[in-house]
Amino acid sequence: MIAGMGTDFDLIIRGGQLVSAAGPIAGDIALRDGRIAALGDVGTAAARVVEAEGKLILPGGVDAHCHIEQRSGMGLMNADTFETATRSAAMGGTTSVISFAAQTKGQRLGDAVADYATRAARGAAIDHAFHVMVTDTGVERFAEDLAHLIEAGHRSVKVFTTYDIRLEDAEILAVMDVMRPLGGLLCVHAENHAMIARATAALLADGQTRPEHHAASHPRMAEIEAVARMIRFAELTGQPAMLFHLSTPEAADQVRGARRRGIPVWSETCPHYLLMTKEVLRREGLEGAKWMCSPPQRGESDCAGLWEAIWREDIQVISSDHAPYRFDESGKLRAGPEARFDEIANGLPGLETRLPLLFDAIVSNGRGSVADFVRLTATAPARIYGLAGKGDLRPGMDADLVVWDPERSVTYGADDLHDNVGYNPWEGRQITGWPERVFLRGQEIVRDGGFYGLPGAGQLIPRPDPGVTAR
Ligand code: DUC
Ligand code: ZN
Ligand code: ZN
Repeated sequence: MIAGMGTDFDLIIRGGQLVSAAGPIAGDIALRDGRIAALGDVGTAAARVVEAEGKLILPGGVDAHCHIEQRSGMGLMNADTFETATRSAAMGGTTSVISFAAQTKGQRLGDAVADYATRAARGAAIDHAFHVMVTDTGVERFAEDLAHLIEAGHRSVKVFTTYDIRLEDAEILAVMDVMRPLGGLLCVHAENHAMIARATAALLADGQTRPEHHAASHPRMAEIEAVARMIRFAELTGQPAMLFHLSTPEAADQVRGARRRGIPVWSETCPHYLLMTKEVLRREGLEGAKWMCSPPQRGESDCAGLWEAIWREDIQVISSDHAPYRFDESGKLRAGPEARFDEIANGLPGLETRLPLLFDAIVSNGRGSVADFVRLTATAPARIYGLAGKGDLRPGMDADLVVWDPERSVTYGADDLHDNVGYNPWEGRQITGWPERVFLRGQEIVRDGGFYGLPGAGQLIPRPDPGVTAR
């Protein structure tokens, strides 16, 4: 036993296989006051004992990129509230999320963060943090507000190089200059706007307006160029950067080269770039809109190349990029049943499916170990984003745990998720491995398909430490 000998615990989970990103841990786990109190030979003195024979005990998932109760770049409110999104996340084994506090044009940054934090405090059933999404650097006291928020623990900032909410290069450099002395991570949606606009105009002029043409409207070169440019910005300013949702191995190669040169950059991809191709966009009518996201899914060889980048650790994090829109006039079909691809909201739901899909792909399909799965989906994001107490199995850490059944096979159905989206993009896919029970700071919030969490029980995650971004 590592700590806690001879004491009573609130809960012991017994007989399962504990696994952290470092590998298997022998023995059992004991919890007290919402934290991990002891690992190993913990005895039996606890108020409650949960038997977990044949199961894995893993840190709760950390999803570092999800859009919750947020207006899109097109001005469309997404389908999930903090309540529905975090319920869905928990049902899929995720206990921490980082979503976006999105600045509207003209809004002071602190007001944006206060607005999202208030709504999350009311609705979120799991723990949460925010990326400060900057869309307007021209507002009053911008630099001062940004510095203040970072110092207050909002240690990641998101900018776009495309969409109407994009920043110009000079503005991105100015954001980096503010961040550089403070210890924070700049996250970038990196695609070249002019290349996308050019491809889109050519497709529309040629009458190619269907969801499947969305893929060609975001040329892979647009991602490769913008990722390379953002890396050079990180090199020039010394400001650490995270390249969000890579869809091409060439972009991951740029990250590899940069990291070898000592430039502080990290990268992320998502299940829909690893396990889907752009073929999903070719459905009857507008059905393909359900899978439309930016950047788009690519080809089989891209999926294979991204997996290779993961094993080389050029990509360190796998997030959902949960961006939920219903397949009706409130969401994907807002521009009507004849909508062109450029009038359709981008994004697909993924909070609940991320961990089961990745456990199946990594562990059940033999691509990697349980420890790899834990590292990519919990430990690395918690460390990179400085989420105190999250993503690992150690005494003193928050008791966010998943009792995982590695044998259970499930075939996803049409509308079996617990979000507010009304379709499952992975319908028909069979996966092996399932989150059977979920604990948030020691409280059981999911058991055998039932949700027992409470809206408002989720807490803002402290981020006192600049961590990997320390100056
Ligand atoms: N692309 C984004 O940039 N954000 C949300 C969803 C998407 O597809
Ligand atoms: Zn994005
Ligand atoms: Zn996103």
